[in-house]
Amino acid sequence: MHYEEMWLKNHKVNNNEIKAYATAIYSSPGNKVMEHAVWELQLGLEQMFSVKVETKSYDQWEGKKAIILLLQEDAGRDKESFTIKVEETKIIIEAIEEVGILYGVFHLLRMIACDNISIGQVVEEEPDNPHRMLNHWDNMDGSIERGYAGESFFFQKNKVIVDDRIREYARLMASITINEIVVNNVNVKDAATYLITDRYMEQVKQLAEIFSEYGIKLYLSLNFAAPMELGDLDSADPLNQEVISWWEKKCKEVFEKIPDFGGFLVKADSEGRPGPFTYGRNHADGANMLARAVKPYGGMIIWRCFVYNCQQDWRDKKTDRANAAYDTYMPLDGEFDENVILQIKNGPMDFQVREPVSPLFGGLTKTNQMLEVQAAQEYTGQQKHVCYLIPMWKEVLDFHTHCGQKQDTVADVVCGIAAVSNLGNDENWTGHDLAAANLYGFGRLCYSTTLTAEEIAREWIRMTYGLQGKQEEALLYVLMHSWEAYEKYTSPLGIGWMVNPNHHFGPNVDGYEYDRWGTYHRADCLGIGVDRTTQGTGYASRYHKENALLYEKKSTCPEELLLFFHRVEYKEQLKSGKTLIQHIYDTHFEGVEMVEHMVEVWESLKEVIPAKEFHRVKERLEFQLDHSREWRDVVNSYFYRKSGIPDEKEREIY
Ligand code: GCV
Repeated sequence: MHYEEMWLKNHKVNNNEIKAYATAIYSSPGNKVMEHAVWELQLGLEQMFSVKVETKSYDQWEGKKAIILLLQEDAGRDKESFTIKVEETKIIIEAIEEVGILYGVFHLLRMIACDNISIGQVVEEEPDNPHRMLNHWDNMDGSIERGYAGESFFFQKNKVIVDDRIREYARLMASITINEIVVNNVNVKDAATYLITDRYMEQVKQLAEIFSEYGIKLYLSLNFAAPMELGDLDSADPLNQEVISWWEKKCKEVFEKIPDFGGFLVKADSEGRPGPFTYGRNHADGANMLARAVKPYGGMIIWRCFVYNCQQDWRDKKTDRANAAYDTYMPLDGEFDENVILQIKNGPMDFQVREPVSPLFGGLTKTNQMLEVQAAQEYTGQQKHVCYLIPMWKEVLDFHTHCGQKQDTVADVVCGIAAVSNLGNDENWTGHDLAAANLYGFGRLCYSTTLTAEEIAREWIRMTYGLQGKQEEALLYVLMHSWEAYEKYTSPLGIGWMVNPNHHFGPNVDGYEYDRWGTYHRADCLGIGVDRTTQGTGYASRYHKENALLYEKKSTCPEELLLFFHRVEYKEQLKSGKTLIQHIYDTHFEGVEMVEHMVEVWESLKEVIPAKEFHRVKERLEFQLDHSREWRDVVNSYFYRKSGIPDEKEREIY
């Protein structure tokens, strides 16, 4: 099957000054990663400047203008960092390991593509996060849980696929500095449990070998009950010696077979998956048992904190899903081994369009933490709507936890970021062409958390479509306003969950209100919102004092989160001076108007975007426009009929 190059298109560039260096590449000897670095640079320069570029070894360089890739010794330096110097006689990329050179090459190509390069420039880059991870929720039968871009390119019909597309994928991921990839779904069942056995190990090893040529470690999600499902044991109790020995033996087997293996990702005691709770053990017992089994091989255990009671009774107003992860993990702070990282979703619920930042960030002070975001647009339009998520992730990263350290933002306290992948085997990889900006931005942000959402969007636009000037601005407008638009025409002020249960697409205001899998907004004829203050579920007090105080009171609570923390009557006035009900009506009309404008803006790019790509996006934007109208009408008429309060502007509400 044909697949596209995403942002690695190497559009033609008009820059004679830099073209003058594109004669030859001289490089230090190195491994496969270095070979790829040289190849990428050669390809990039040849395509951008329409020239032939020779490749030679560094000791053959005689001082003529060229590009040099040089491994140097510097014990103090991060192995994934690099320096690019644009000098009169050479452009030189230096790093201490080949992977640094590879990242440097992609960076240099980006600088050229974005016209962000000049003689005398020195760029020094080092990763803000050592763990830059993608989580695929791919199943062995080829389906993808919450996948919106076709089927899996790793698995089909219970077989592991090793083909050219995997190589292309690894190359794309390396270009955005992803260095760890979990290939299978966190819900590990049936055949997937056998990925750590001889049935699949040879193919998993081949995948891992391809990944490691691009500086990427392969991880697997595991089934906590594997000793029972694969072995002869009748328990998976993490403190049982037989279970411990079973895992030790298993990990030895896996790491000996796959030397570059990274470790395991674990979803335990969550949504029906097995875990330590069955045996009266806590999650530190479970995680540490596995961590000790992988430790001799330098392995890591990434332990997810997505634990909650998914069958909360609607009559029970004290239990709050938002509290669950915090209440489970805070008492265990400091009890996890050093090779365990807790992977925490950005918010306390589940990837809604707006949530507060999880109070576990910075709440935990003695435990390795990693942020989990969802590039797959499960609740944000399922890659049929455009929703550029980088502004949301930036807000999360920049959030001050007030944990008592001088550097106290989420970006400061985490050692990594994982994204649930939005990829599949569609020709364009992400279903919606514009969804690729989320993946691209994710990688860029992991490595450099201080980049802005706009800088990232501009890079992606240049690299993907080669647009500049007015056209770049036009597409930038679409991306930069898409999250805001989506938020406006869907659920208001942080309350979330107004989607159809199970598949999570399309409006259904009471969908989860009356579902067994209850997550409640508690709307009635007077108002809506959940009281999460000390008078209510107490969630607000899970934060450090500064944030807790802010959220506790309606007057100081950030308005976009008002209904997450407070119950508000429709007639109450917001800071804008509008009543809540009028705010709901207005934002829903505005959201649709924004999409109408986005459709027009895209139309203006017809001549400059290749026809096939143009039409693919146009079709989705038109669908989005219709669907946003449906959202507006369903939500507005719901609140009109609940409240009986008409729209001040007398617009049509059914
Ligand atoms: C992989 C949500 C999703 C599930 C997902 C789960 C998780 O509940 O709807 O599909 O399961 O999150 O993150 O584990």
